[in-house]
Amino acid sequence: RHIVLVGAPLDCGKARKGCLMGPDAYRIAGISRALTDLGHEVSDLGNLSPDSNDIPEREGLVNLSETIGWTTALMRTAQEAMQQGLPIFLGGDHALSLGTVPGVAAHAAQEGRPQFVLWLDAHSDFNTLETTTSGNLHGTPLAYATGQSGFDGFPDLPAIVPPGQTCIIGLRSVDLPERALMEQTDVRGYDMRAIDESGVAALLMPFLEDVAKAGGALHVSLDVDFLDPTHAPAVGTTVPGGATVREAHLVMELLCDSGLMTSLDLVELNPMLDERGRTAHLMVDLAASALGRRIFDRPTPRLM
Ligand code: DIR
Ligand code: MN
Ligand code: MN
Ligand code: MN
Repeated sequence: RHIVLVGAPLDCGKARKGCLMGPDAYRIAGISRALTDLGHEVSDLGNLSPDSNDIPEREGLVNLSETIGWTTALMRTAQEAMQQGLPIFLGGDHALSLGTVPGVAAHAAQEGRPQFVLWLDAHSDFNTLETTTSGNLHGTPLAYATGQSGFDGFPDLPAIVPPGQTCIIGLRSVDLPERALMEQTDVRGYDMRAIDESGVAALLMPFLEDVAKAGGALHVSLDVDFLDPTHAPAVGTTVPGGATVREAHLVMELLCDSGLMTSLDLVELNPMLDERGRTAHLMVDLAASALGRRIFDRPTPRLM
């Protein structure tokens, strides 16, 4: 496959700085080499910058103007990158998905395919500008991309991802208002207890079957804090009790077997908090698993 790396050093989605070093940390951890070793062709578009705009800041919201500047830039770039191959968006914090998800969804709409989204995260990121109490816009992208109201000042969505076409796995920190909003939709949300009780494969496979049946495109958004902080310390919003290294790899391996993934976000890596690049390397290894790294071959599974 042709993989397109897109650096998105945005650091405006929350107060604690450091995610702007994420794209370079992934490069230094060898993401290109890991993917070319698997037989892929890799091109790197370098690092983007945000569009400028004259949107006024708003009380209670952190860096609204810059976040919207990144959103418009990423929506455009995501659509372009989808025409070239499979984009991997190297974050940057999770506010980048305000642009990548609508951008890839616009591409899918042009092709007449439904867009699905898999959200791997401790958080549901389902706040709106109205419900957020932190004001941190990295807590909002899934609400925006699924067309919830309460995003005054943000661009009109070029395509909406219906909530029923999204699946969140790894939840262990959900604010009450975002939970209330989420429960008004048919978003599939699985908490860590669901993983404990049934295993991550049993949660993921029915969703992948739906994607396959619909002939859909599948965007995967991997937040570092999906993982337990003992394995992935380099993130500002650690929550104990997260996915193990193997649970995360299994998700990626099943995604690879399915052949369904069409785009990927790697978000929230803060290299300032890392231990000798350990988290960056783990994220690179997970991307490699999603794109074909394996020990033994498996028979091609049948999804439908
Ligand atoms: C919290 C934390 N729900 C908020 N969110 C995220 O600020 O909206 N932390 N995404 O990583
Ligand atoms: Mn396409
Ligand atoms: Mn997130
Ligand atoms: Mn998170």
